Order: sequence, then structure tokens, then C-alpha cells
Amino acid sequence: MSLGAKKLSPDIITAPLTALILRLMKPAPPLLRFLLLGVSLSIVCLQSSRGDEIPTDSVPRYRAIVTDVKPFPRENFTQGLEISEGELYVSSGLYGKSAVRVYDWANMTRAREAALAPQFFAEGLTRIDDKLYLLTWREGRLLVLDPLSLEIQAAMGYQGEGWGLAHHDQSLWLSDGSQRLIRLDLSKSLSQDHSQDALQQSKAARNTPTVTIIDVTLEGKPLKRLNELEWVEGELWANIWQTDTIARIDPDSGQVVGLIDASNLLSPEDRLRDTDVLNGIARDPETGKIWVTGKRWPKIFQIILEPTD
Ligand SMILES: [Ca+2]
Repeated sequence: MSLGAKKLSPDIITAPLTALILRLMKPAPPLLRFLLLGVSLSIVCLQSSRGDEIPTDSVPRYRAIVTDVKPFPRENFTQGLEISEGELYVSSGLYGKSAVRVYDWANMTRAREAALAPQFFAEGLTRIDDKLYLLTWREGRLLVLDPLSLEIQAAMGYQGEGWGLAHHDQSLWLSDGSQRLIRLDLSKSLSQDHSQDALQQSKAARNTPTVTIIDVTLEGKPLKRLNELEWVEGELWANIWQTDTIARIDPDSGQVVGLIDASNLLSPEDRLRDTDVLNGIARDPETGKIWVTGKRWPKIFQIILEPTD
């Protein structure tokens, strides 16, 4: 879908908080509830083990080399980052301050913004076609927004926390702060066709697994605190919370196949007292280049990877 013809002013499309609350109170459609059920059951059945350290041996390691820089508004306590249709989508966290902001990627001027109701802490986001998916941290809601109006269209419930979000084709990938990555295959559960045939197919889909959970391991040990995500040419890249490390993950096996050292991107003069950690990975679909930023960072950096010994 093209966004070019329907640019709206920020004043018009900033969603009123009351409207967002009301929309959130609406029950999820049956298919969405099915999705919720699948996630809940799967997570309950998991026995997770945890590891605290990031081992440093064997897995290939890389250093992030900056090849371009753009300004990035410090107002963003960046939780989700994605480039789509020539625009940069950013979700910004914190209670009472959470928002989704959309920037023209070419010049980083703000195109649209919508605030979330104060009881919601925005987390990761990703766009598939005409739907923008937005996780919330501890509120148990995966919100579905119109990417143009930024109005909330639906809310899916889930158990546990929401951290990072990315997609590949019609699958969503979620992180929850642990070593788990959760794949939701929307192609089998979110049909837009309400014909009888489609309804019959949706009943059949109840018996088809749409949720896959993998444990991410580094040298055989769980790698937890997986945060913001990005699908990069067959891999999932994940910020490791409170580190300057990005993990490259094989989405089939869950094994970490590379570690990226993204420290020292911000100069000391760019750091203020409230400047927070690295968080936010976005692949430009037009160029294939990778961009990273952080929470309340003033810049977004294009990087390439240089192997380290
Ligand atoms: Ca991302």
C-alpha cells in the first residue's frame, strides 16, 4: 500500500486517549482470541532455563562500523524501530508517555504521531501490509493499528510480557525478555475473508499450529533478555537488553550465529544524563542497509559489520 497520497497532519491523526481506551475494551474477534489461546497455552507449557552471562568464545564476532548518520529525536524512548514504505516507524515507551511516531525516512521530519493511553507501555512494533502491530510491556495486549491513521483497530491478548517485535512474510516474531522467541503465523489465523469457505477454513486452522516457540542459545546456553528484533536476510537480529551487543539468531534452530559489538556509537558529547541503552534495529528494505539507535538517542546510525579476531 502506498502512503504517499494520504499524508495527514499530526493534529488530525493524533488519536485521543479516550478513543484508544474504548477501542481497547472491545473484545477481540474470535480468530484473534484463538491466537491468544495458542500463545497462552504454549507459553504455559514451556520450561525455561536461564543464563546470565554472554559467553564470548567460538561464535563469530563482529564490530559495528558506522557508515552514515541521521538525526533522531531524543523524545523517543525507543522500543520498536522499523522502516517501511519510505517511512521510519518508532514506538516510544514509558507509562504516560508511550507513543507511536512515524517519520519521513528521507529527511526525518515527523509525519504522524499517536499517543497511547497512560496505562499502556509501548514496546516493539512491526508493519505487515496495512496493519501495524504494537506490543505492550505488561498489559497483555498486542495492538493492531492502521499505519496511516494510527488508530487502534483490534487488540490481541497474551500472557507474559511483550518486548520486541518483527516480522517475516506473514509471521510475527515476539520476544518477551527471556531467551524465548515466539512466532505467530498470521497467514492461517487472520483471514480477511469472512465468507463461509473462509470460516470453515478458520475452524480447520484451530487444529493447525500457528504458534512456534524457540529457545535462543549461545554456545548451548540460554541467551535471555532478547529485546528489539529485526528480520535480516533469513536471520533474526536482537538487541540484548542493557548491553551494546546485537545477537544474530538462526530462527530455525535458535542458535546464535554471530555477536555484534555496537558499543561506542554515541560520542560522549551526545550522551546526556537520561540517555539510555542501545535499542532499535531497522533494515532499510530499499538499500538492505542496517540502522541502529537507542533510547533517547539523538542519532540513528547506519552500520556495516567488520569481523573481529
Ligand atoms: Ca526492528
